Amino acid sequence: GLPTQLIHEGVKEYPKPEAVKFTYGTAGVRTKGAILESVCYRIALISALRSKKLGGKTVGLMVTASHNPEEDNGLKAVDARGEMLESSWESHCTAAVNATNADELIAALETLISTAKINLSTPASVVYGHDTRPTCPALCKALASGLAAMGANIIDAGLKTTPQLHYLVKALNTKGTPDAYGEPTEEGYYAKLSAAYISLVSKFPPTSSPLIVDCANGVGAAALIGLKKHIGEQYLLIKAQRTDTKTPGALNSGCGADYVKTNQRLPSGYEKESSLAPGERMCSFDGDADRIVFYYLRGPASQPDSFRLLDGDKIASLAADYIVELVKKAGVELEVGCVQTAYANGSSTKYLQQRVPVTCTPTGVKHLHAAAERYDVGVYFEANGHGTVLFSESAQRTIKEAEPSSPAAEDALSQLSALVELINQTVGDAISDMLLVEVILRSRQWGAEDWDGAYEDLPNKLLKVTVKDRFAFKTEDAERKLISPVGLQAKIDNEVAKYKGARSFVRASGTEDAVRVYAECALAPELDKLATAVARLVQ
Ligand code: NG1
Ligand code: ZN
Repeated sequence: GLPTQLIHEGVKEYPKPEAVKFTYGTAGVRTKGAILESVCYRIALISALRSKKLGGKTVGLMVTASHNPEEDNGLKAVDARGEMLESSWESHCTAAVNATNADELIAALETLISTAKINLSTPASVVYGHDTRPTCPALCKALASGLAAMGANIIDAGLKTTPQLHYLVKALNTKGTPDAYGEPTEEGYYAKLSAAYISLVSKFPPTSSPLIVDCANGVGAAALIGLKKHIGEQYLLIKAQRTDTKTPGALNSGCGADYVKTNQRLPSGYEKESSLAPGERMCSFDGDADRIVFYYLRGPASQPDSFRLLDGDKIASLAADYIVELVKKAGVELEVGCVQTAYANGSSTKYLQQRVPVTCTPTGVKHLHAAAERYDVGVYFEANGHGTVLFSESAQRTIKEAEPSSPAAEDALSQLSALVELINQTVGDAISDMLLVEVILRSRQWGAEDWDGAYEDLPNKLLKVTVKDRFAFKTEDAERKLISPVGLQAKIDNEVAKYKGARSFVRASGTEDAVRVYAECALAPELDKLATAVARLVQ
């Protein structure tokens, strides 16, 4: 049975704050770091059960709040193949973290054990990691205590990016098998990526200008140092910025992928510190380095319209084009498809639809990931820069076994093989995506401006509206239409119809207590009016 005695003690040591209701959603549980210890203890119990359910395979736990402010924190569970926790378990997590006492918690766990038919005598193994937030050590302690109570094998991976933790889970579970993903260590992660990267770029002339990387003052800074040990400067010239993980409050503050994407401007202070030449490639990670956006200046930094964003949609377009071309050159039959959400810029959707099948899913990596798995090669990116490219097992086999009909086909096949290694197959990964973009630009001998030329983004705006009850906002059609509050969608449609080439939608955030309003239209001067009008309808 369950270690009820220990669970009673654990609940006493990590009491649930009163009057707080936690939700395990798209990003796990996310809130102020100071009130998360009880959540960590309890989710640790569940993750041990998850491992047992999966026959003792190692599952993962990541302590991070990504792009959110430094005082926030969160906990996300990773399944045995390195993907997000199976969604039917999310409600069990929510029940467990909201139990008001040990007996209620034990009852919630018993329900899970009988529903999922878990054999408690199966061993459990859990690996966990954390980002740079000050609340992480206390949360990891609570987490380890939950794992110990369950008698799980505990692997403390320490400071990691979110995608590194996903990598570790997959690598641990495939070690010694024909599908071995890589050495299950951080060094193994760098070794895998760098070998693939070097094989892809070594035949192209090096770029002389560095890539300026904003690390959001987060864990990505450490990862870049690790990566640089494996990739020489002749292959990758990087200038790391915003690498201060020590100063309180610095994380994600005025920098990082979310700041740059939302405000559509340079990290604050960039204009002053760096002598930014027009055309220079820049990118920003988010706080746990699972997102990346690129940008450059078209003219002098002093001119506000010089800033040009190359977001997740632009990365998807660049990657999809490149892969379609390689597949054609290689002479293999593989369906390349693209997955977006409603936040994808309308221009990107139009561009992509002319080249590949495109699906739209609700927000949240688990939806995009699942839809991408339906293609042989599934490119998925959220506009905010979270994304990756999935190669199905059969696609990987096709690439490995194909008989090239020409030297050009052989070259394309070997590039595709290297891409499978370079691109994180578990989750969006800023480091891996950064290298992917560098590979493509290098192979095309393109600068940022050439890449940007694919299509012109429609002017767009994302607003956050605080409402009394965000759960009253229910959607259908991949979040593009409201079904509740009744009548609101008709009013939004009515407003949108007044503007040229316009689109707008409203949905409840899954990670913040707010409703998001997205608006885009053909004419920049009309954008504010449209966005504000829709936001007013919501309030
Ligand atoms: P919510 O808060 O549900 O909009 C945000 C992002 C998602 C995704 C999650 C997980 C936007 C508009 N939304 O979700 O794309 O990244 O966080 O972190 O960027
Ligand atoms: Zn993130």
